[in-house]
Formats: sequence, structure tokens, C-alpha cells
Amino acid sequence: MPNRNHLARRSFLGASASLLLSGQSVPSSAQAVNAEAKSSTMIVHSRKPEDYEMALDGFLQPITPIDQFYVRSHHYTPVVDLETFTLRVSGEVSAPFSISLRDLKKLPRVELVGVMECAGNGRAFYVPRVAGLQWGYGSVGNARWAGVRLADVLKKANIKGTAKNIVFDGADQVIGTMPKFQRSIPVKKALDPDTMLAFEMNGQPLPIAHGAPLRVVVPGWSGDCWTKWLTGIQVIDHEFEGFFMKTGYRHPGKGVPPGSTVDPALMKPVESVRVKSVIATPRDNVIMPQGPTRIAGAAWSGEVPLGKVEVSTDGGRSWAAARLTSSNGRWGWQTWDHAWIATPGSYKIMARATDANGYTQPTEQEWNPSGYLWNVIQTVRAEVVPLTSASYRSSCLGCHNEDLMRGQKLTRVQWEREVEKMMRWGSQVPADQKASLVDYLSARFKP
Ligand SMILES: Nc1nc2c(c(=O)[nH]1)N[C@H]1C(S)=C(S)[C@@H](COP(=O)(O)O)O[C@H]1N2
Ligand SMILES: [Mo]
Repeated sequence: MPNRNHLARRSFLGASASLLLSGQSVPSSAQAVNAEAKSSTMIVHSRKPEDYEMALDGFLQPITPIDQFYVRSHHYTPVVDLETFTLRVSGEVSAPFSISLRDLKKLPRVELVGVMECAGNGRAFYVPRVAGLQWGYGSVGNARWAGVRLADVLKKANIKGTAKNIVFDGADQVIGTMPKFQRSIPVKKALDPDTMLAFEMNGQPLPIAHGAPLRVVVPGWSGDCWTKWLTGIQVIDHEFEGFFMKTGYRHPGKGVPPGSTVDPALMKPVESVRVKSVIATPRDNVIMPQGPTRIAGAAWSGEVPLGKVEVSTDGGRSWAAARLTSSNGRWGWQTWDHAWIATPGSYKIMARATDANGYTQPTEQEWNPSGYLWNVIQTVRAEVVPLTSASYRSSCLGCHNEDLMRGQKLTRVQWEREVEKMMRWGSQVPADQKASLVDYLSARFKP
């Protein structure tokens, strides 16, 4: 994996001034938004614009806390004045209108749990490398969104029969002469009762980094369709020609020879995400003691619902059904786990998800020019070492209580130094068992 740059705890203090909402008297509901901060566990890809990735631990949680939810912004975060904010609905409608947030909230309220995944999630794994943010696993999150149906807003404007696509406009502070971030979705998806304009996330007013005061929620479709800082909805009777539809966010629909270029006109806009599972625990390259072990993570799908999740501990030769441990509904991700009795040896642990149509995650990459929709089955290598290592018993426990080891949480290098010191001080560790003793100590008593 490329440079993993973690957030320093203080890093957001410096940025907080630009996160403040302007205006003297904002409604009280807006004030919580100001107290916005991200967890120090997040992986920083860029501070300006803000691009933060969730750490693997996040896949153990049925709902992603806001402070761990990934951020992907093409431009700088705008300053939004809630007092003067209006949403404009125009184009192929017979009753165009502008509406304040307060009036928008008078429409029927809807709520759902939905996973949002960046189309570029997993881009870092493509070989050869693809330009763009080098996301690992964590440009995805699962939140409870609340707002109003986009269909209700469109109904209010009375969209015409000629309507084909809905273009969303955000208030981004555009960088230089870059194109505005504008995406469109087809009318059919826009009218789906689950497609919404959200003003709440996990029961709080939508945070600024996530699009306050209003964003689009397009369940099952990749994050690029989920426009943040929404200020305009334009109904059009043709295909939208903006850069991020015509050139960006297009996929050949199948794998192409790695490293090749494809004419955007021959590709299609990215819409649904693909079925995928991520292993949060154990971690890749772990050395761990034998015994009961929990293999766990999260899995999700897009337009086609999630079917099942299976786990293999033998590199994909045999598979066992994992247990789904959350009930996040049709559009959310599901946490899963699998109990495994690990015996000493080397293992390749895998998790694979299958959607309700029977499509299973691939074992090999299907390369595409922008590195979208990575969903290759993940492999985690684990080294399981004996719990009652004979040399641990005779060499360490011969003189010390286990408390002494338990009290020291050391790295492998540090344990190696300790073992060498003990050997100098008379411990009879057979030379050929030194390495496995160090493995054992560093697996059981790690930082
Ligand atoms: N206005 C606006 N909306 C946007 C973006 C943006 O840059 N500007 N980024 C999109 C992309 S590519 C993704 S993956 C999601 C990320 O949403 P998040 O930052 O809330 O995680 O927002 C989408 N909506
Ligand atoms: Mo994205």
C-alpha cells in the first residue's frame, strides 16, 4: 500500500475556521455542524481539498461514525450560509422554484441506512498503477441518512415528459480553472422512492465535509452521484455533457488489457457499485497464537442486493458461510463474522461476497483506465503459532510469572532483543527455536 498518512489529532483545529458557517444567527440545528472533527485513525490523502480514508477497523461497525466516515472532495469545501440557502429546481419542468431549507423540510421525511462507496475505492491495488487518489479499502462508509424524497421535489416542479436526466449542482469552491463537479442521474433513478436529498447523517445535521446543508443520496450507486452542498437541480432532455459525466467516471463495462487507453465515448458512466467484502480482522501479515479466532468485516452490494458472504482459510479451496451480524436493510452494508479455530501454520484468509443474482467477486483484477469499482477478493496472510510453545514454557515460564510478559507490550524487534538478553543471562533457548519464540512472544504480547 502507498504512503499511509494518518491524521494528527490537532490537525483539524487549524482547519476549523474555514469550517465555520458564515452568518450571525444560524438556526440552532446548524450549530452542531461546527463541532466537526475527524478521527486520528483516518488516512490522509489530501488536506486541501479534503480527502480522507477510513481505517480497516471501520469495517467492524454496523454504522460508520461521522468522525471515521471517508471524505472525498474534488474542490475546496464551501462556506455555506444557512440563512440565505436556497435550492433551485429548473429545466424541463413546468413549475420551476427555489426553496429554503426550512420549507424543504416540510416535505415528508424519509430515512434509510445506505452505503456510499467512491468509484475509485481500491484504486491503489490496480497493476499497472492508475492516476488518481490512491484509495485502499476505506473510501466507503455506511450511514443513516434522513431527508426528503427527490421524487417529491421533482413532483412539486412538475417535470415534463421530455425529462431524461437530472443534473446536480454543488456550491464547491472550484479550484483554478478545473471544471465544476457536476454529475447527472437518469430520471428513472431520480424518481426511485429511495433516492433522496439528505439533511441529516447518523441523526445529526449533515456535517460540512459531507455536504451541509443538503446532499443527494443515491442508494446503491457510487459516491460521485451523491452531490454535496447541493444548490441546484436541473432537469434536462438530453445526456449531460459536463466533464465529470462525459470524460470522468466512465467504465468500459468489462476488463480491458492492463495499461490500455479507452475512448470515453466507448465507456459508460459509473452507476451501481459492485458486490464486495472487506476483512477488518485479522490484519494482513499477522502472527497470531493458535486458538479461537474471529474473522470479521463488512460486505455490501449495489443495485443488486447482497446475497451471501463466505470465508476461506485455505486460499480459496474451501469456503464456509459467514454469519451476517447487522440488519441494515436493503441499501446498507452488513457486518459479518466467522469463528475459526486456528491451528499452527501459514494461512491465506479470504472473504468473498455474492450478490442476489449469483455474481461473485472476481479472483483477478479486471483492469480499467481510471481504476474504478475494484472488488477483487481480498487475501489476508496469517501465521498461526503454537499457544503452548515448548520453549516459552521452559525458557520463560521456568523463571518468570506470565504477568511479566503480559505487562510488556513490545514489538517483534523489542522481543527479539529481550530474548537475546535472556539468552546472554543464561536462558537455555535452543538456537533453532529462538525465532519461533520471538514470533510467539510478539504475537501474544504485542503493542
Ligand atoms: N459537490 C460535490 N459533491 C460531491 C463531490 C464533490 O467533490 N463535490 N465528491 C463526490 C464523490 S467522488 C464522492 S465519493 C462523494 C464523497 O462523499 P463524502 O465526502 O461525504 O464521503 O461525494 C460526491 N459528491
Ligand atoms: Mo468518489
